Amino acid sequence: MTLIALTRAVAASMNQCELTHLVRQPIDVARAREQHAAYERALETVAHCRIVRAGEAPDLPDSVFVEDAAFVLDEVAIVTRPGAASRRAETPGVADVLRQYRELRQIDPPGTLDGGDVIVCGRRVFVGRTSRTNAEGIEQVRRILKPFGYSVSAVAVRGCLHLKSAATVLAETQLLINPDRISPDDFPGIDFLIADPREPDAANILKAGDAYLYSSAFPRTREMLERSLTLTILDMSELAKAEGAMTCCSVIFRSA
Ligand code: CIR
Repeated sequence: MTLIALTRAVAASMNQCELTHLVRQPIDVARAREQHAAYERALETVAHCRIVRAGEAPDLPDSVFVEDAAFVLDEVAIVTRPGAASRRAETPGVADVLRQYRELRQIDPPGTLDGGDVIVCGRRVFVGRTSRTNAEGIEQVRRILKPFGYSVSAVAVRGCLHLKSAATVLAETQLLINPDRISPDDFPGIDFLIADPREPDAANILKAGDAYLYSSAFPRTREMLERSLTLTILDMSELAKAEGAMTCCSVIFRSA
């Protein structure tokens, strides 16, 4: 079994990215590229992933954030229909890669879905209802995944862009969460570690195989996590100015 990490280069146009909760600050694209290269290196050397890059898309400012364009289960890959119209042209390039590994399904209009709203815990899939993901998108995910034995639950998300700005997977039945942004009751049977309340964006961690990639921006939550986990710490500060977090820059999946 090989673990694949699908990534995509930082676009030259990244300064035109979508922003919802952040004030625009100039992004140093060269520095963002260095940070992205370090991220890919960590996925290769620490998480033992094989990096597979989607074709570069210089005119699609948010294309580095591949997580939103698709999500992949062992049985099938779902190509999304991103909620931001400016991001819809990102999906064909990602689909081109994924069709080499999985049967593809897609979200059709009027459904919208960003992969950043999808959390998979074993056979349970939680999908955030956000400004990017609508009820029709969630219903389509439910219909697509039912034959494969997955249950799909819609969960409310407050005050942030995506579900994964509020909760991410630590283990099959454990999430790192910011409880100000989601209701723990929406995740029955799941245990939680709580991000430090002084670090509202700290609930985003990337589990890849046995490795955990985590941002240097959240020292308090990091200290709490390091009591039980070994973390690989990365500086993602330029990517964060585009409202991107650690999970956003890859789609990780198993391949034979
Ligand atoms: C956007 O607003 O769509 C991008 N600037 C950031 C996307 C971050 N993706 C993610 O959290 N999954």
